[in-house]
This record gives sequence, C-alpha cells and structure tokens, in this order.
Amino acid sequence: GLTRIDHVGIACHDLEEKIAFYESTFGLVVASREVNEAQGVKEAMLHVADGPAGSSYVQLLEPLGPDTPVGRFLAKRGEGVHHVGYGVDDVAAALEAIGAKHVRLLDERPRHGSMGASIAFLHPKDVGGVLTELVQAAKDPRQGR
Ligand code: MC0
Repeated sequence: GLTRIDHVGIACHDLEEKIAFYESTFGLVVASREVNEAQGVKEAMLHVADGPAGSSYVQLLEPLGPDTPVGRFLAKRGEGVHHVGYGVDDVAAALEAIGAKHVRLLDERPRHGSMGASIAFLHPKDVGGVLTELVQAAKDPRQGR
C-alpha cells in the first residue's frame, strides 16, 4: 500500500526563483537538485518533514524544453501542482497490483527518479485528473528520503 506522501510536484517557469520563494516564505531547505534528461526536467527537492515512513518534500519542476511533459503542462495550464508522489515499499509490486485494477500505467517498469528513487507514473485520466507517481525510496540513507 501507500506509506506516505513522498512529494508534491509543482511545475514552474523559473526554478531558481521558485526555490527562493519557498525558502523565504516557508523556511524550507533544498535537499537535492538534479537534471533528469529522460523526464525532461530540472528539479529541486525541498525538505518538509520526517515521518515514521520516511520524509516528505516539495518538488519544484522546470521543463528542459517546451516538448516535454512539464513544458506541455505549463503551456496548457500554467504554473501549479503537476503531480502527487506517494511512497511505496516496492514499486514493481505496486505497479502490478494497480495495473490489474484497470488504471493505465505510464511506466510499465520503474524508472530513475529524484534522489536515487525508483518511480512510476499512473495516467491522470484514470486517477480523477491527478497525475500520480509511485516512489520507492533509495535504500542508501545517504541518498535521503
Ligand atoms: C497532462 N494532463 C494532465 C497532466 N498532464 N492532467 C493532470 N495532471 C498533469 N500533470 C492531461 C492534459 O490536460 C490532457 O487532457 C491529457 O492529460 C493529455 O495531455 P497532453 O497535453 O497530451 O500531454 P502529454 O503528451 O505530456 O501527456 C500527458 C502525460 C505525460 C501525463 C501522459 O505528461 C506523462 O507521461 N507524464 C509522466 C512523466 C512526467 O510527467 N515527467 C515529469 C516529471 P485533456 O483533457 O486536455 O485532453 S518527472 C519527476 O517528477 C521525477 C524526476 C521525480 O519525481 O523524481
């Protein structure tokens, strides 16, 4: 099952500007910054809290170009919440269980996500309009989460 909210992904035009906003408004601290070419994003994870099942973050996403998932989202809808990422213990097992319930999987197999996690997306049209991500945190605690 789902163990926690791992992160909320927020699409923005200017990553550095939004990081500064979240730092100064909420006092959040950046835990990692990465470029993920395969996903077409430059992103930052800002730590929110630690819970018994792991940590939670705000993930700020800037597209690497217009012809990417976040680039198309910004053009259609503007800045705002892009996806919700839930923690799971075993992303491959979760994909199999959820796929059997007629929810379309955007990833048949887990991919590489932020901070060493294994991730997979579910189609927003099958989840009430919410792009949903499953996140299996990295085992190595130095990689966070
Ligand atoms: C698109 N749609 C969304 C949406 N993006 N609905 C809710 N939330 C979103 N984020 C809707 C559109 O409005 C449209 O509905 C329909 O889905 C098809 O969208 P599209 O404009 O044709 O856009 P596409 O071609 O980008 O396809 C959408 C889809 C795609 C969700 C399938 O973006 C995708 O595969 N996303 C998964 C990968 C991803 O998002 N990567 C970036 C984050 P209407 O009704 O207008 O037809 S990577 C990440 O976050 C990693 C680094 C991590 O967490 O570690």
